[in-house]
Amino acid sequence: MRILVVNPNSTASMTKKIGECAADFASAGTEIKVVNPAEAPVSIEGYYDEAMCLSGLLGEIRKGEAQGYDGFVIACFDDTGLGACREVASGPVLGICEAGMHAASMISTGFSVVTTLPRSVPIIEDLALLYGMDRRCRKVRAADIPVLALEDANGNARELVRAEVLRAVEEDGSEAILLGCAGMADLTNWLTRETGVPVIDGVVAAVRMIEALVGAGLKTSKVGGYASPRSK
Ligand code: 5HY
Repeated sequence: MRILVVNPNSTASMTKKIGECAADFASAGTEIKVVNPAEAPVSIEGYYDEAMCLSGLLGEIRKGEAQGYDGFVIACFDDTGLGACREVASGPVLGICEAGMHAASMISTGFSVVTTLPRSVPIIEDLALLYGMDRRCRKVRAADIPVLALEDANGNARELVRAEVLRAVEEDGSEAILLGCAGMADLTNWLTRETGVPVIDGVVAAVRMIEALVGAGLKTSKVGGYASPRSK
């Protein structure tokens, strides 16, 4: 099968990182292609950036649909544009937040999310409510780092994420941690070792769930809310 992963921001180093993490876990026989729009915010931090990335994201999904991709992943923890992408695509479309929350809810009685900036916290809290995960998501935390700090190998972003993850385990009683930014994907194994609890990267969760959905012969339902856009 062929899965298209779209990083809706335009930071190529993050796209590369996402691709490496996705490829590490994809099954044999699954082709993963990871792209980002040329025209998009360099990072998505809040509602305005979400809105500004939509046309580029939808353009990539449309291209992937025309090229016959079996499933799609939106590699941004805001799950930005998810409903619109489902209208455009035939195959299943998952955002990394929704996929990650479901994965976390299946291996723990409660989990915390650790994201980047405080401004992303209410966005993710609303997604937990939307996905019916408000009882299982104990807290959404922010390490208080800009998204692009995760691309600076000489910075201390990973240490700040680690500290917030440890606080989540200690203070929230969370039994699993969900990383609230696609740019954290490469920290997963290290943080799992450091914390002693399962740390989940939504990119990997989404890729494996798309494999399951496509493998089960499932496509996005087109009889209602995700029907193709009406021509006008
Ligand atoms: C993401 N922003 O996954 C989101 C999450 C965040 O550019 N990629 C981004 O940190 O707000």
